[in-house]
Amino acid sequence: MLELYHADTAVCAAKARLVLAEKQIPYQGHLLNLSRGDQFAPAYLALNPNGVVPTLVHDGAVLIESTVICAYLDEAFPAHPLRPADPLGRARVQLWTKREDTIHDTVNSFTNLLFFRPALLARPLAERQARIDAIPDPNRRAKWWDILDHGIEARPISEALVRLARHFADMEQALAAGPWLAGAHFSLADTGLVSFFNRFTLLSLTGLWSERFPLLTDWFARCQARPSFAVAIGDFISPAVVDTYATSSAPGWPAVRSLYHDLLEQMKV
Ligand SMILES: N[C@@H](CCC(=O)N[C@@H](CS)C(=O)NCC(=O)O)C(=O)O
Repeated sequence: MLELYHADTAVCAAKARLVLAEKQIPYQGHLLNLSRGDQFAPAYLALNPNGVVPTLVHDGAVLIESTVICAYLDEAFPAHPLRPADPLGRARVQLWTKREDTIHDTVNSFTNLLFFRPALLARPLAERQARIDAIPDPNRRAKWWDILDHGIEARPISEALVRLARHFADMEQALAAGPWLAGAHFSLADTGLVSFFNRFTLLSLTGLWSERFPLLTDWFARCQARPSFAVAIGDFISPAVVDTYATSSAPGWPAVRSLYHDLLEQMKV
């Protein structure tokens, strides 16, 4: 039996759902409510000590970390493979998925800046304090305060943009050979990024790639057109959630755009 502990809009959980959908693997889902703090319940922490989603349980064996889960699914369920058979092809896919693990942090920084920050700033200081104090990891707490206090000028934001600019430029170059990131076939290299691009879209950030990287723009449209996108991502995000993200994030785009362009110029991308 295959069980996935996940959450509807959580990007890492959507990453695992996308692989399950592509490979047409049936599973039993357990939806957590992250705002309510389900991820910190002792029974869940016994499965995933990091208190995050996703967690996969396969015949009683527990797996954490979305990249590990996706590779495991591809290994354990050989039908509809998402990696080439040859060692070099697999290494190329792994190079992408390894880098993609660092992109999650940039998604998190922008979700904090453009989605959580506007709502939290409208709340009393004591409530803000309580919300951030509930985060167990001191480094994550510090990052939250930095973004809350300094907004677009917070260090994690410019760091995220530099990392994204480099990543997007490298994707654009890989896609010139394409048609997929790791070559001829849609693979874990692609699945690992689709939900991140969807979150950036919810956050009114499509200009990060659409204004500069045409092959990347086309790649994301092709990913969205695959049946797996609706099954694993679209169907979990209601129109009301899409509206909430848009209302909260759209006013932030001009400042992000301006900083991004400054950084691109400095980086000569
Ligand atoms: N490196 C982990 C990251 C997992 C992660 O951070 N998940 C987020 C959702 S995308 C989460 O569960 N957050 C809950 C929280 O921060 O309290 C993975 O790839 O599985």
